[in-house]
Amino acid sequence: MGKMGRTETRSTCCYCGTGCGVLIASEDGRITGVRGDPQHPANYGRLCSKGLNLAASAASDSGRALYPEMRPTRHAPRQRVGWDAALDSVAAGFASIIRQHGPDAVAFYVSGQLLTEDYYLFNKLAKGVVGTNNIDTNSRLCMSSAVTAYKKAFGADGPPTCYADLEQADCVLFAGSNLAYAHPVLLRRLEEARAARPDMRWIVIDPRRTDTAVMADLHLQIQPGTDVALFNGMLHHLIWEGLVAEDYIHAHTEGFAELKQMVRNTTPKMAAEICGIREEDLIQAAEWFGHSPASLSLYCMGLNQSSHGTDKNLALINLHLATGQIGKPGAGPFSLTGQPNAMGGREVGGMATMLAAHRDIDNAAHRAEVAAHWGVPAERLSATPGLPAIAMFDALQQGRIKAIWIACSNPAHSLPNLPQVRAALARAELVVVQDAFAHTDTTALADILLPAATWGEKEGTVTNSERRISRVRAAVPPPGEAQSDGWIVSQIARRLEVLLYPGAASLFADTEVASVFDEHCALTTGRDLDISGLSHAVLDSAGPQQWPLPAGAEQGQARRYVDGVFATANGRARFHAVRYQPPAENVSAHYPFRLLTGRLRDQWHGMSRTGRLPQLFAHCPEPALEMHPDDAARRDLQAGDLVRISSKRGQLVLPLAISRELPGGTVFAAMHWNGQFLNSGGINEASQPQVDDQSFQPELKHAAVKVEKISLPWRVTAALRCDDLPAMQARLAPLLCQCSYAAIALHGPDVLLLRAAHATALADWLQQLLDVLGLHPGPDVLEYRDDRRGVVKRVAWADGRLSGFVFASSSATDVPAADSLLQQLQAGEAWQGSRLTVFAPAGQRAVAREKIVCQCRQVGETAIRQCLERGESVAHLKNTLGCGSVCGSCVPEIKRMAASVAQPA
Ligand SMILES: Nc1nc2c(c(=O)[nH]1)N[C@H]1C(S)=C(S)[C@@H](COP(=O)(O)OP(=O)(O)OC[C@H]3O[C@@H](n4cnc5c(=O)[nH]c(N)nc54)[C@H](O)[C@@H]3O)O[C@H]1N2
Ligand SMILES: Nc1nc2c(c(=O)[nH]1)N[C@H]1C(S)=C(S)[C@@H](COP(=O)(O)OP(=O)(O)OC[C@H]3O[C@@H](n4cnc5c(=O)[nH]c(N)nc54)[C@H](O)[C@@H]3O)O[C@H]1N2
Ligand code: SF4
Ligand SMILES: [Mo]
Repeated sequence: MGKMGRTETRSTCCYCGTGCGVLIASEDGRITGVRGDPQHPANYGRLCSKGLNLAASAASDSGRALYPEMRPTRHAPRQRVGWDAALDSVAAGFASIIRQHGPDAVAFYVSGQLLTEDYYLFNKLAKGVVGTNNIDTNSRLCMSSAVTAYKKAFGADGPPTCYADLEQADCVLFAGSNLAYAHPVLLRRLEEARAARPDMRWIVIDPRRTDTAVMADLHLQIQPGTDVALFNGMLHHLIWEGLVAEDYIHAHTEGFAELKQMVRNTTPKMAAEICGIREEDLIQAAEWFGHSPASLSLYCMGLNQSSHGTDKNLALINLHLATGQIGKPGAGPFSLTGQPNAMGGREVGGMATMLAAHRDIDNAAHRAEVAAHWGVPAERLSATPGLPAIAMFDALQQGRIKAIWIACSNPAHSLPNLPQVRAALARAELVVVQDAFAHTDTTALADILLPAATWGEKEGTVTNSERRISRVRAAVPPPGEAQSDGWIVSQIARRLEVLLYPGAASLFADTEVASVFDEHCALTTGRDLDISGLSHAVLDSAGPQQWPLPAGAEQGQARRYVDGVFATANGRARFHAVRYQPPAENVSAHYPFRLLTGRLRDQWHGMSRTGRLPQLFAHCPEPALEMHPDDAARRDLQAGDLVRISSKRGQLVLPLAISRELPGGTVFAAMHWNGQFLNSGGINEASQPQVDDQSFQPELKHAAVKVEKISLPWRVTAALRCDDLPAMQARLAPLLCQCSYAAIALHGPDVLLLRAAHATALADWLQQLLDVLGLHPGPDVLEYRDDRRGVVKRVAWADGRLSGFVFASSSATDVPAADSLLQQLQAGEAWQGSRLTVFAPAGQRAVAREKIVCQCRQVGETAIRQCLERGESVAHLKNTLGCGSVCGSCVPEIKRMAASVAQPA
């Protein structure tokens, strides 16, 4: 695996479900560059800021999990062991629990970031060898409402649409999707389409005025969770204005009469009231949607992550079916997948509620088909549904599940209600974690750590949002002793087989990646997602392909249901009369705010990869809780104040940011920050585990919380220039939890920043911090100290330049003074004049820290604003400042700035 010499390898980006093709340049076993693949039909050469930085994130092995590790005894720290010892221990541990307590006492928690082949093997191990359906994935937190709704409405999972529809739509409805941040390359395609066809209408439904919303012709800034009311109100208007497609409804659907009866009472006026928007806007949206020759909706977590996520999806699908906006170019309900292989996971049935190739667990014939394909007795496949993610961790906490094997996900950060998740992992008898990076909130709780190869180092396939299967290829060998996920699963599976079924033939005899893919393809024969015509060889010669692609077909199908025949038993799509229900948790006098959560443009989930690069912090350098200015004023809160956010489940502390993007009564926090960067596990300390009762997806977006100012007068600002930022971050992370607030951020080009706050001075902690930073007294170090008041200021120079400092004190003026030093540290210029001036109060040198808008060209907000104020156009800025000229991820924001310059608030 991996190539030597200088070469370019065709592969796929490992981040979002857009599934962009990349070309990886490598030299002598190291990745040296990444560019967009001009031939890949998802991106035609474009990449966003995250994709463009893939090579940088892979540049060093620092922070990678390099060797297997195990605890010698239950509570002892893990130690490095050989692969055989680790694999034997996992197998022995699982076998012993299975023998004692049955197969449902163990569980697998996997990920939409695994490759299809790895996913297939995990599923085969759980269902075919162990005989449990307790295999669920982080896709439960992500796509399960979309899956459930597709199955209910169309009879089968999978979007009916394709990316070419982006170019052909006349009306695009973005529902709970911040495409500008989460699927930037798709937004680029849409922007180009709208430039070519300016009549195209964009409607954005989002409680926040996101960069995507700003670009829309109409932004419906609804109250969180009210989408069903909105869609029903729109449908009411369409029906009573005669904008529905009677012929289509008659020929291809069922259940319309009941739906019509139900929405009779949801007038646009009532719906608009529930949603907190103007009735005219709701009607305008319905008119555009109904009158357009082709209406496309793009939806994501704003719909799915809800206790009524399935209903939200179904209510939107109702609109498409009622207007016949499906199965034709530019039209259809397009659920965007978040992770690079959420689709692949659905195809192989790697979830607790389904079997391979869209088969069902409760269908005996389906179980028999899969068992026959694997060569195991039909009884081996359990008829008991497995536990979906939230219930799985509940069972772990209650001791019903005793061992869990987590691969390619970081549940101790990404699941809701983290206090309980940590308790569950602490209670488990055996926690196995398979990750590419050594330091995550979940690896911290592992009994056994299995080091995985990752992007650029392994072979397989992924399926993107438009059902297109692309090859992922290895460009370099994995570092240390890391092994591919498929190898690890197969090794453990073979050992488990020997322990559980001695003498039986192995189901894991041929685990070559291409053979595993063939096995998966064969299992899809005759199913709606039939890909019996595919193989690695076909993908290698013909390039990425969409499913279905049965044997004999030349090409995959771009659109599904073009003939109006659906995958239900009678071929008709089904309407569902779904009623609006509010979020599970009410806001109250005690918990008055609705907590929204979501993504930042340049970070990926738990930041194990993006959190290594200072350039990816520049757009949003530090964590924050956003609040509307009126709410803040009412509570006497100011930007930068530290606030405690609490729900019924848990609490965390964050600095406050003021934002006009939010409606009053809501607050927003990004999901990314976690225990490696913060003194808490992040926003999921407080979030909501209540699930949708059809899809079992938790309501990650709508907890009820309270926000209180807290007084933490002792403040620490520490910064250090260092070559190996991930290593320094990993060494500092364990210190964070001792403070009431603490956060680590990276600043370009090579500076690590730590901020902390506490009620009183923490002398021992401060000493540990100085030790880890290596800021020891010496000729190039100056110190000012007043131990009685907890004041310590230590500053270090190297080669005549500032190299690091710690400012700890309870004086309000020391934080700005430290910020000004931080800027000098970043600038890296030779120190002028007396070193003693570092202890002087912040002078004119202190300037507010600059936000970098364009990550590729490192262009800051001030420069852009100045040019815009001089009257330069956004297009012109690309030439003068260079911003927006590479990946384009910042263009929405620059356009928003241009609008605000043109119309001062
Ligand atoms: N930069 C970046 N991109 C990513 C990822 C990442 O981590 N970073 N992760 C990937 C993954 S796995 C996923 S799932 C996708 C997620 O992609 P998106 O779903 O587009 O992203 P989010 O920010 O989670 O949520 C989208 C929007 O839903 C809104 N919202 C909240 N509540 C409601 C509601 O009740 N109704 C409506 N209509 N909207 C609501 C939020 O305000 C937010 O702007 O992104 C993928 N792409
Ligand atoms: N509050 C809130 N919480 C959320 C969300 C939200 O919007 N709000 N969104 C939810 C959604 S949609 C999602 S998808 C989840 C995502 O949540 P997670 O699944 O926890 O996300 P990641 O941090 O991407 O975790 C992937 C892990 O796999 C590791 N890894 C990378 N490559 C490989 C590899 O090749 N092999 C192996 N074995 N490991 C590898 C990474 O280091 C990382 O630790 O978060 C969910 N949680
Ligand atoms: S849009 Fe960005 S993150 Fe998503 S696949 Fe493309 S390059 Fe990767
Ligand atoms: Mo996701």
